[in-house]
Amino acid sequence: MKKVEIKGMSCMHCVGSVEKALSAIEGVTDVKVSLEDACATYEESAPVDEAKIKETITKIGFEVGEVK
Ligand code: 9UX
Repeated sequence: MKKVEIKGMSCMHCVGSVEKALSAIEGVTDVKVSLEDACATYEESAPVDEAKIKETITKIGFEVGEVK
């Protein structure tokens, strides 16, 4: 499981936007976004570039912390 910190989400619509955007990345599956924990978790069915994850989240207006 991969985990990425996301700053700036303040409602469930934000959560939905992040889930949708991350799920659209090839190789990313099982996306779960937590508003309370300010993070997203996902699985990789194929290797995914961390830069792509960060770029996708930034593009829709949130700030990205560490990818673990
Ligand atoms: Mo609504 Mo969530 O404009 O940040 S989508 S608060």
